[in-house]
Amino acid sequence: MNTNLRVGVVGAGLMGADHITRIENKISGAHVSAIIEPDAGRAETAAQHAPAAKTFARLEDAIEADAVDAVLVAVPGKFHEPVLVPALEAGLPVMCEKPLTPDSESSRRILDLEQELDRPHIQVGFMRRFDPEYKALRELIESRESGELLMLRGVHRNPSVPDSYDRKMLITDSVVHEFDVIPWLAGSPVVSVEVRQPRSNSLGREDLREPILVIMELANGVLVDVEMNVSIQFGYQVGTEAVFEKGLARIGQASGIQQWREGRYFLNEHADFTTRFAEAYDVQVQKWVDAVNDGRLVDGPNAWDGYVVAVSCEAGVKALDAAGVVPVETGERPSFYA
Ligand code: ISE
Repeated sequence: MNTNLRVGVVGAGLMGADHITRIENKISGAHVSAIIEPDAGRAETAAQHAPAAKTFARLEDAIEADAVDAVLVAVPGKFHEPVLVPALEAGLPVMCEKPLTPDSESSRRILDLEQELDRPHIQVGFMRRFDPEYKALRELIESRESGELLMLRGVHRNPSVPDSYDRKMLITDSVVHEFDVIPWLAGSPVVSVEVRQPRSNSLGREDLREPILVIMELANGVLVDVEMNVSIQFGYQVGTEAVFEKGLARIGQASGIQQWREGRYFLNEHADFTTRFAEAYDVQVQKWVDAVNDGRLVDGPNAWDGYVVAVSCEAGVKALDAAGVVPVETGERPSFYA
């Protein structure tokens, strides 16, 4: 078993830099051997946290130099396919930040290429599956202790978003997580999606016209609503309430130190996803490294799951600006991804 996996991190932006320090400081059995980043200044800054890492402008160059055993992809989704292709062609295991690719057609191409290998090589970074609270909720749903699950009510609130964030990204960059985690929680796929438009936040960007209310129906009849909000200002909040036949369950509530001060009682809320999901990211990357080191290669959502989410997002984007319910049709999971 390999105990010092050489990981090449592609992209040294917010998530890439976060993963570089994670692998260097928290993960056992791996180190960052290469940083693949065309922006030399950014690569330089990231390399300060990974002393053994060489820097490259392209993944192909790192592969050519035999500098990596595995690849962690953390560039924006539209650049995933050009990185996944050489990685798969070189037979390298990959941890790919969400989304797999931005649309179902390119995701399909990745599935076709991956199926030329002996087994799945790509794990997709849907980190919520590794969050302890999501895991506990899934176990509760599976146990039926509170009876059957009837509904899931979700909130996904960001304080703000960067200028590069456009309206479609409400679905492809944000609700993309719910499209993965909801079927995983409920044990049933999404069959349709509808988007309703409440009054817009006049303090947010006009072109985003948000918040939005996303309604999903699952094959088992469970209905799901998600408030997607990217200008809530006060902090970052991702919460879910599950409604069962005999009770309720809630995850994602503010926790930690309780304070009473100046006539107020309060808990601190997260400022962004890097702290809210810090533990989930750590567990996700450790499990991936362990799986690569012992030859399983994937321990979490795979490329098929990524493809299903790409199909769901396409339906979600369609529903954004069209009235009514849009079906989600993915076809059968190939036995390769069983
Ligand atoms: C961001 O890209 C993420 O992946 C976060 O988890 C999500 O909450 C946020 O809305 C996205 O912009």
